[in-house]
Amino acid sequence: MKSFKTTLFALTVFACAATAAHAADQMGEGHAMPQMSGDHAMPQMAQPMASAPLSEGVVRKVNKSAGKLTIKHGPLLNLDMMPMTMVFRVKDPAMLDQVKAGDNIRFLAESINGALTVVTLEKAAP
Ligand SMILES: [Cu+2]
Repeated sequence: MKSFKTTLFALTVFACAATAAHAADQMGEGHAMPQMSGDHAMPQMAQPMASAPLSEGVVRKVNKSAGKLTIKHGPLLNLDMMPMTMVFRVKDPAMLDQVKAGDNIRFLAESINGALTVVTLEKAAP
């Protein structure tokens, strides 16, 4: 029995390595050219991601008897999944009452005991 949980998501941090200006200017004799290239303006990338990045999707079908949602979803970063339409379980059956087919949603899915399960669900603005 395999149970793997990928709650980790890659947080890419770009470390800007400042390159030392290399001023090697040697041109013959008696020809010294002063070089000033020390002003490196670096764009700041200080945009922390939300701790639980929700994915976007559209509800295709609500199956209350089976406790499942069919969602056409965008990329699921935490599950490393491409956009597709697929069936999810829901963590809380009450989620099935919150949405209906055609609703735009934002959600978070996790692999629980091998079954992809919606653990967070909220309606998105249409
Ligand atoms: Cu999928």
